[in-house]
Formats: sequence, structure tokens, C-alpha cells
Amino acid sequence: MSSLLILNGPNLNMLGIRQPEIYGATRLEDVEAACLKHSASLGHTCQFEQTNDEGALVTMIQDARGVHDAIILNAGAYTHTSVALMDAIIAAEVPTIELHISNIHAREEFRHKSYIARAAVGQICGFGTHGYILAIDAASGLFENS
Ligand code: CA2
Repeated sequence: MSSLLILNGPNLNMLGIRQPEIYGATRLEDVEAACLKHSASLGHTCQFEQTNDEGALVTMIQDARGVHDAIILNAGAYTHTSVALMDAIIAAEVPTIELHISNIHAREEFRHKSYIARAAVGQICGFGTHGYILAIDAASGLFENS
């Protein structure tokens, strides 16, 4: 059994409440339920968190070392700005999958830059909230190959 940590950054608590044309109509609590169910079906445990606080995300990534086998990170807008999150992923040495609901490469130019991408195993974006399920499958593949 492997342990997954799914981290959600700023404003993702608004999922399903505002801007459904970009982020869909599914609420974050429904995404959490689907992630816990899918992880369990693959035999993994899953902790699901959301915070608007960059420092709290850094601490959660640091604390994952030796506790979780993989991190799935939707860092929200911090993706495009945060050297601190990039450094935390590198220091934690926990394989991290970068996740975005929208296709950040098809949006405004400032969203094309990702500091997370430099430290992540890979990136999933543009598949809506189904991306969370795809990311769990990707993490599961990492466990099989390790
Ligand atoms: O597509 C993604 O998952 C993003 O990480 C979402 C971030 C955005 O800044 C990134 O460029 C791409 C924004 C999260 C805000 O989520 C909201 C959801 C519903 C309503 C308002 C904001």
C-alpha cells in the first residue's frame, strides 16, 4: 500500500462555485471524494488538502518526506511565481506530479511559466477535474516501477 498526498493551492476552494466555464462545475469536496475512492480502489491511502497559504504548502511538502510516497500538486497561481514551492519539492525528495484543471499552455502567457515543472516528475493539465484521477493513475504507475 502506498500513500498519496494531494495538495491544492489558492482559490481552489472556489471550484464549482465560480468560473465554471474554465474550471467546471464540480466542487472540491466532490473531487476529494472521487480521489479517495479511486486511490482506495488501487490500494493506496490518500490525504487531500487545500490551503490559500504559500507557507503552509511549503510546510506540507517538507512534512511529506518519509511519510508519503508521492505528491500530486495543483499549486494554483503559485505555480507561476513560487521558487519556494519548487525548492520545497526538490528538498523533500518525494516524487511530485504537477496538476492543473485547465490547459495552462493555452491560456494567458503568464500561465505558461511553471516553477513546479522544474522539480516535478511530470505535468497533467487540461483534462478538467478528471485530471486528479489521471494523476493518481500516474502516481500508481510510479509505485509499480519503483
Ligand atoms: O488550471 C488550474 O488548475 C490552475 O492551477 C488553477 C489556478 C490558476 O491560477 C492556474 O493558472 C491554473 C486558479 C485556481 C482558482 O480556481 C478557481 C476555481 C473556481 C473559481 C475561481 C477560481
